[in-house]
Amino acid sequence: MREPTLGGMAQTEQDRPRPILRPGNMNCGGCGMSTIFQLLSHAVAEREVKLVIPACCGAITAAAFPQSAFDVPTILTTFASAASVATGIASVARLNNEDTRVICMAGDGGTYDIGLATLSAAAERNENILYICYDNEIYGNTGGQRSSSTPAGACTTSTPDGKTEVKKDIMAIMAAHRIPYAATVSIANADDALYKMRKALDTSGFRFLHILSPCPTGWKSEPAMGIELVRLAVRSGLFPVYEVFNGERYVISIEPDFSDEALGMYISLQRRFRKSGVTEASLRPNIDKYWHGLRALSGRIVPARRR
Ligand SMILES: Cc1ncc(C[n+]2csc(CCOP(=O)(O)OP(=O)(O)O)c2C)c(N)n1
Ligand code: SF4
Repeated sequence: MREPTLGGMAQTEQDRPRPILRPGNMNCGGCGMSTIFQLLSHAVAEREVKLVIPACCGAITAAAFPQSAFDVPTILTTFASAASVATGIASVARLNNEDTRVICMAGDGGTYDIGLATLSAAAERNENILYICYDNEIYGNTGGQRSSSTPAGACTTSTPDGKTEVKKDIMAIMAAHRIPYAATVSIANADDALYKMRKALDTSGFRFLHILSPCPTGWKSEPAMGIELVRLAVRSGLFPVYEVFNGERYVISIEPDFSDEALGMYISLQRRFRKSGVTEASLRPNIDKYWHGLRALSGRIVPARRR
């Protein structure tokens, strides 16, 4: 199998993997999901994969039939059924002795809300699928409504004054299913992202990757600032980056410096937080509380190494 070189990323034209999502697709400029597909293409390299995509921006990006921007076999499903459809495809692949990985690529609406029942069922049965949630913290495809992943204070088209409820902890839910592998992924840390994508691709059973996915359209941010926003979210501790093995072994991947300056920049670079008056000080207690729990779960009282 040919693997990319140099820090995990292909460096030359010749080494560059075939893109899973081709250029000329329908995504907005600066869409985090496009970056995730780029990273995933490097991680997948020459492995055979099949994609399952529920209703979300990822379904629209393919463009209208008979065209498709996807370079791998792809099936679009209803919102609620992605994990079930992936289960069926993985089962047929196993019966046919196919060496293929079945990947669900779903937004937070399809993951945290409408597809949660089938996601939970597939995880509980430990189906042999990789489920990736690109989390842009809204229902992007239908105009930017709130989901249960939207953070408190973010203005959306259905919470114009800012959402009052806090973001659902999807990683805790997935860990509670005791699946073999779950991890959060930062697209601002390519080495770490590629390591986790490959790990998830080559682990058997149910795997879950949660990836913060900047959405300039919904976050009201500059398209070129997406990676920087994720970097700030990671640095400030707002987006913890870690792995969970079998629901019981927690490994912190990146140690933040908990910078208030980074947190302040993260907020101020997105207009979705302007109206509700979210500040570093208002976010910090919840971040501290989360990290307190995470450190207890990881058994790590000293900082993890930085990546
Ligand atoms: C049962 C059902 N309800 C509503 C819709 C309309 N719909 C299509 S995509 C979408 C939003 C998807 O949000 P998310 O999963 O977060 O992905 P994103 O659009 O942000 O990429 C909605 C509400 C639908 N297709 N099916
Ligand atoms: S609305 Fe957001 S998630 Fe959807 S394609 Fe545009 S940038 Fe990407």
